[in-house]
Amino acid sequence: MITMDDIIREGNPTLRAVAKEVAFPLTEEEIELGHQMIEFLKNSQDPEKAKELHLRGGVGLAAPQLDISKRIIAVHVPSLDPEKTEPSLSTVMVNPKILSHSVQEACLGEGEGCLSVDREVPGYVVRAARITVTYYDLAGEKHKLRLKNYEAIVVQHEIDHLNGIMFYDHIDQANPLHLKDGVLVIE
Ligand code: N9Y
Ligand code: NI
Repeated sequence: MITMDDIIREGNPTLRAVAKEVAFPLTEEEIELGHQMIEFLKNSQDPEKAKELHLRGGVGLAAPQLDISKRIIAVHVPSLDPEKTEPSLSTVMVNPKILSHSVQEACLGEGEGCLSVDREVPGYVVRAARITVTYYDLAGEKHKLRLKNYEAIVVQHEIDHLNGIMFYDHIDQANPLHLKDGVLVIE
């Protein structure tokens, strides 16, 4: 089981490395890793389990955060509608690739954090509002997915980890809370 002790923190060079593409067929170990990553996210969002395991709630996780420099990410985004039990997006993506992105930009009104960053970093993290992403699932099937708003932001944050990019790299150093006109703010 993955816990916070498995997650490396800023300063570890793996977070700044470009992760390696994964070859198919996946190894048993890579498939197990994918399952464990989703399990971690689910546990982290379950109030009881998060408490007993001391997990910080997360919606995404990238293999490099586990000190594994491979292009594997997991996202588990709960539905905003509390009536719905199915998450709005829950998947492991192997070798994800952004095929195209909107000109329209967006950011989270709250800014971003990261499970590998144990401090608050204020500032808007401006990203594409919509992306089209291709990826392989754990069965080796290829998928093409269009994502917008929050889901698009989460997947971009995770793909950044595969390229050694941290969320604060996108924050305007001189003026962290300045927002250009036309940037969609997701609340
Ligand atoms: C985990 C990050 C990924 C998200 C940050 C912004 C977009 C993707 C993460 C630190 C603490 C909060 C937590 C979070 C959350 C949100 C909604 C519902 C439930 C992956 N990471 N967080 N960042 N939690 N939980 O670093 O999930 O947003 O690379
Ligand atoms: Ni992160």
